[in-house]
Amino acid sequence: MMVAIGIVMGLLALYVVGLLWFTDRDADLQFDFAELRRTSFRFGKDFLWGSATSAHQIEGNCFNNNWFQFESAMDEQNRPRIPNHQKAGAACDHWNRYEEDIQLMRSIGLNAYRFSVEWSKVEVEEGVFDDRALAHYEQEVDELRANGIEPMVTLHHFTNPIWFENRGAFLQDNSPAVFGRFIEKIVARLGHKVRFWCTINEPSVYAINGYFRGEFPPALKDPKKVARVLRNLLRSHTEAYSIIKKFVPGAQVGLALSVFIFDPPSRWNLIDVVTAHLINKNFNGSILRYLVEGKYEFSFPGVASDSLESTVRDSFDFVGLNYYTRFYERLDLSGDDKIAGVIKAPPEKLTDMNWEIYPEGLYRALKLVREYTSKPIYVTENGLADDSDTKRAKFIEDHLLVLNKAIADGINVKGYFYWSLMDNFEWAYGYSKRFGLYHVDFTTQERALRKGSEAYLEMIRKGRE
Ligand code: IFM
Repeated sequence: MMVAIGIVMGLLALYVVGLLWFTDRDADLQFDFAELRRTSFRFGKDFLWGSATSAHQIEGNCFNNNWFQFESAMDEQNRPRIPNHQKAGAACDHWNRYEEDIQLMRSIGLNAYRFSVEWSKVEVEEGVFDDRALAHYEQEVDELRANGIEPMVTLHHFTNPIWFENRGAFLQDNSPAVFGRFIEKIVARLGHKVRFWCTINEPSVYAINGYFRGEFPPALKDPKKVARVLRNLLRSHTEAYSIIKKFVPGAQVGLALSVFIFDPPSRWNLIDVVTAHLINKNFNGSILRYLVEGKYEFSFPGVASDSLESTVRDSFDFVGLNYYTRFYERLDLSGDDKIAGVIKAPPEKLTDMNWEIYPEGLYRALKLVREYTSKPIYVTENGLADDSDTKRAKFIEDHLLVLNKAIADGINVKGYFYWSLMDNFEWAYGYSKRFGLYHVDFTTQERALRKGSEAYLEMIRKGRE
């Protein structure tokens, strides 16, 4: 009897220690927003107030990349990949309207713009570069500068040229060298005009959605490939970092890291707690560790593991942080993904993506980055899909109040880019999700500033006082 009691007590103690060890101390963080409103603004004169976009989502005519193929294809059940078989197509026709769009940025007081260059338009076939595309991006950069807007260029934002996709894209170990050749061309052309560079956008989202969840091309479901792709994306980042710094030593180079907060649906369930911890570690912390120490470890016991050690450490000048929401994830051995999301927030706190509006998560994400580095952080994306425009104003205000609090608490944040300048093609969701500061009528291409976006203008105004 005593032995049995001893065993039970021991197991209980282990359980409690496990909970204490794996639980994120900040999971209960809650701010008093009335108090945050009273805190004076600390953004500073040089703060970058921007918006962000990506080429495939807004430019139009991206017909030479893997997304075009994906949008045109059917899935295994002969259903279109994108609802209503939508295709990015002409998108916002930004390629032809960039001058007008830059005026839209200027008219609302932005002093920065993050956008991506479309690899498939620049390197149309392997080793064949289109000088007109390079000239186009140079003109866009000139136009931004002429309007007092600091460009931040993303080199890879989810899309690959078809020729690169066909040979395995970032599954291939020579992908960093192939990507590097494109970077050399871009930097030779734009390097003297662009100070801020994001090498890769959201490596973990690209890897998981394309190689595990099947929502992005090539629509695979193989966790081992996720690990391999992530590894090669990180190697590609380092390659890009070295090339840019060689051409332009003063450039500021980072990657855009997507930090979703992962919490357990039940804080008393050790399996939930450990699952959330592992997801956080593999998809958030490990990428930061790689940037700082050059060491990457991907490990989901029994599912997939991979590691990478680079000779290059400290391969970044800033961290680009994309923050949107928190997910509650738990282990679910019955489902295909083995991990299942649980929605706990009430409808009034959900965006059109069904993502919880959770401004405290921005603080937690910033703190996570700060655990690894004190180098500057730029919030390279933050925003919401809200077609009714009933939640946008509060979302923007609350997130910027939290950002201000983080700065007041000593976190080195130098800029904020709202996602997105205008409604655009939201990948697997097509045109149904509207994130824009500007509403876009896709038949006339008319842009109209949303009422809710005025909160951004107001925060920028106060931030500059
Ligand atoms: O639209 C995307 C963007 O391309 C990458 N970050 C998240 C956004 C909203 O889902």
